[in-house]
Amino acid sequence: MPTAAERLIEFLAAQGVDRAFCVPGESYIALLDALHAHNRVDLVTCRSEGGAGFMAVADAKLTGRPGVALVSRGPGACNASIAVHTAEQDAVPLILLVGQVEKRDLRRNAFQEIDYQVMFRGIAKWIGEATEPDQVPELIARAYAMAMGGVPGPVVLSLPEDVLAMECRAPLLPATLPAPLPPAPADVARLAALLREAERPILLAGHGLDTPGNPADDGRAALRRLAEAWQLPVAVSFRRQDLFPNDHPLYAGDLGLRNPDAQRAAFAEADLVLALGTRLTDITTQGWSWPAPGQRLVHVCADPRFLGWLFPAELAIAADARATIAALAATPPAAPAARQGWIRRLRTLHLADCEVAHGDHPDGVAFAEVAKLVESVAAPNAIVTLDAGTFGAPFYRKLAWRPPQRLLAPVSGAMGFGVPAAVAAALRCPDRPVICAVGDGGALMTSGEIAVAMARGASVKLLLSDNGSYASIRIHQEKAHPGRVSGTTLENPDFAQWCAAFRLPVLRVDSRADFPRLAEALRAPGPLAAVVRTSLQAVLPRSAA
Ligand SMILES: Cc1ncc(C[n+]2csc(CCOP(=O)(O)OP(=O)(O)O)c2C)c(N)n1
Repeated sequence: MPTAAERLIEFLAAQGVDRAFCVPGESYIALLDALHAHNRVDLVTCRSEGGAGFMAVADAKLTGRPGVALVSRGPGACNASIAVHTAEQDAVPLILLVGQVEKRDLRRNAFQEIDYQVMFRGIAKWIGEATEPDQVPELIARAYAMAMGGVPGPVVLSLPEDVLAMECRAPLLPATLPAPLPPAPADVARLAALLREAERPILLAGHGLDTPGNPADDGRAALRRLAEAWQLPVAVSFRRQDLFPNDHPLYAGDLGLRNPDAQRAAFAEADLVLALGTRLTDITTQGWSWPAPGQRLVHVCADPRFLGWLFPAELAIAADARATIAALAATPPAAPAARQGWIRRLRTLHLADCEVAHGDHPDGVAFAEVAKLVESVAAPNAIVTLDAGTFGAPFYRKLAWRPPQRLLAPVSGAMGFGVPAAVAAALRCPDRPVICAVGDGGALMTSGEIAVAMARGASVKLLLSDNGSYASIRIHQEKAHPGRVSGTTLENPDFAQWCAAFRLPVLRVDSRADFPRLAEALRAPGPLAAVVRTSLQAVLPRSAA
């Protein structure tokens, strides 16, 4: 008779889950044992639960299947919580399996016990706990369905260590994944009529079109078909630049932090916003200000709980974004001639914001120039992962992303994501170049995970921006309290030596004269750590520089 742990792993393997990330714990020793003999699930041993969780999130972004992380109770779960939050904000399916205290100790504040129902209530889509081994097949099937269904997100399954080791008599359940919900025909007809009439429409594309694991029903291809057929300018929601070719005449830019005023003013003139597969959260809506009152909105989201919050929609459709595009395909597209001028106007406004200033700075190079260099050398199938920090800003606004290139960046803004994401990407896609940009702040949070890449021969190219500062925060500080630097200065190790200790070939980039060598090193196969002496002055407000 298999143990509950073996049943659980069998279920995941049956769904095509072929990799899980862990930091081991005595609280789930039976799960580790179930994986010992398993030839279909690759267990990646990580150096922190935050790193393991971020790797699982990144893996899910690339596969479209749930990322799986295994962590120990209490401290392990606390470390992993950052990935649960990121999966929720990024709409990524994540299954966090937490070893729990023995069932007789539950709710007795035992050693390292946490009640995960309470802990994760605000950030996980669903939280379960098995108190009997026979519940495990049911609970893991439910965890899978909850992570994948509607707007994907994180689930947490608490597994008492003794329950995991017990025999499980209940059979495996097949996974239930409902077909993507199509819109009602009457709504499709109304949507087509609105699209036909609109002179100044904007298609706002979000997470619902990020469907990497399904080539036959690829959200990016569907989005492009829709935009081209109906001549709709496309804007993407926060940090989803890789949904649509940014060099396409219909690409109007992203909705991100601090969109330029002229672009915001133009977006506010749209006579129809088709928000497709997005939750319309604060940054995408420019602080809840767009779509503005009076602008026509069609909001399509797979989960009706996200419809009608702050933005009354003329047409609110609780449906899958791809299914909506497929339904529209039966209607002959049309566009008023006046729309072409609008498309050109949005395009011009976007391009006006893509320029990067070139120039020398006494304290190093402007990282925006490094980002532009990445754009010029990145292969058509490159994967770029970003940590959170001001070094990342040009990657979002100044570069042109072209699918199948991928940009793995945390919508949650979590520092520490970049390096683990790059390691996960290099493991998942060994034949694609993987480049990671990270600041000196984020680097020392989770970059220990480079050891995982090293151990497995996975190739990551690291761009480490060393500006001696938590610069994003320093910028805010200079604006709010000029000249009063508090808590934002960093005393760094010698990053070149640090990277060399991980056996990464190191290149120091101290000035613009080093750019040709950097370009060459980025183009060459194999791992790399480029330690960039980044100018802080280049990003500080003028008064502080
Ligand atoms: C886990 C986490 N802690 C804190 C923050 C707040 N925060 C956002 S950016 C930033 C500074 C990033 O510094 P660094 O990595 O050096 O990049 P830089 O901004 O200097 O380019 C901080 C502290 C965060 N987003 N995530």
